Amino acid sequence: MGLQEFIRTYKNKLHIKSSKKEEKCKDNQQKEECKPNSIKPLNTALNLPSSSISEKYRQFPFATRQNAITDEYEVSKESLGVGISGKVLTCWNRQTKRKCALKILKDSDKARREVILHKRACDGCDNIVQVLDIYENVYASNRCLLIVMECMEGGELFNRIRDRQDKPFTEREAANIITMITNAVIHLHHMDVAHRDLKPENLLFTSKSDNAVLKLTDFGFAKEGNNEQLPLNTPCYTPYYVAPEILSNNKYDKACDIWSLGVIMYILLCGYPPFFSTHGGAISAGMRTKIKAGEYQFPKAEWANVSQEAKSIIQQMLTVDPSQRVTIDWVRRQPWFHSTVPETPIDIRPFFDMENYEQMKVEIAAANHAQRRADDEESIGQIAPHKSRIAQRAAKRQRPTNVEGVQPSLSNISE
Ligand code: I85
Repeated sequence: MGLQEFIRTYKNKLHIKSSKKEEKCKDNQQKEECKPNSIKPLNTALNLPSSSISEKYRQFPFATRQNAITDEYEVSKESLGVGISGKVLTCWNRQTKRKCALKILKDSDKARREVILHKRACDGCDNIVQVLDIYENVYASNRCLLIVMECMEGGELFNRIRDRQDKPFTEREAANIITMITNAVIHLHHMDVAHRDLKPENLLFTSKSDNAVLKLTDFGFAKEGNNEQLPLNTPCYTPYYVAPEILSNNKYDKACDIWSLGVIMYILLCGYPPFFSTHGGAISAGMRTKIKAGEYQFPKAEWANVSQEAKSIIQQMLTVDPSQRVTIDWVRRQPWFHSTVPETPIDIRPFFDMENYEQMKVEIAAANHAQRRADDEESIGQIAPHKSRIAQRAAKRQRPTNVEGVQPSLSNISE
């Protein structure tokens, strides 16, 4: 199916109302139940092993609370969603009555890395969800880490754009949104941290109001780098098949965030993704080929009125070779972020098509997954290979598939 047909398909499906999705969410919320009265302080965990935590993470670099979270917060059964590492519930500070979000993680090296990086990252950045408190508790007989965050009552980025009916979405608004995401990424990259899971579901608005602030959350895949410079003579690799030794040095973790930012910017300016599957569902072979070749277009119908500046920023961010991809500092220097961006309306009708909408999420998640992959297989194997199903699957995948030891292709992605 060509682009024209793709667009025709989504235009035929405009009758699908966003409320359908909300009903589905509600159902999911009811299924996802937390029993707050089973949360216990850490001292009840004396017979629970903490030996699976490696030396590096044994001590938190900040104070954590070890009394039961229920002393200070009323924890609700209402689920705000489920991330890759744990579920998110609402809770209320008993004293201030402030509504907060609570993420519950099963204690592990990975969970500690998430907590430490999120806590460090939110300090001094208005575009990263603030961490208010961290508890070490026992929940359902497991040692758990509980992250109390400010509650982002405006919901996810794309839902907000999709749900607005009052006035048209414009290039200027898209620029404001990209600026807020860019602020978060600049802050992280300057701290030598890559987020590695930049996607619309992790970008949340503070409130439903017009001047709401967009913030980045979920540090479950975030990774600290070593600030190493790229070698000047880096050969041209295709990102999904790059040798593990190249990726394991973290050299391309930050480049992965730039790619995701490029995809998000493209979608914000036209309403559909740069690379799409010829049929719905998981990533197809055709789409894989297009991503690898950096094969996407700016079809005239939607892009004719979008500024040339915006298009060339996207082109630079969607450079296939990560060693040639622009940095976040380059992105932020572009005049588009500092000038008065035109108020050209953007046709956001593609957002109303559920299939298309889900496809966008799949695409971004798949690209992030592919670029993180080599690194994580290495570290998952080191944590608890005998316990984790993920590790067992990773170990299976690590058995050499060919002489070059190339990474598995995108078709194995199950996110
Ligand atoms: N508030 N990815 C999708 C949510 N406030 N949400 C996710 N990983 C996280 C959920 C699944 C993100 O780390 C997530 C994480 C943290 C949050 C989070 C943090 C702070 C919220 C997984 C809301 C919310 C609250 C009130 C109303 C609304 C949303 O999600 C809405 F507008 F939708 F009605």
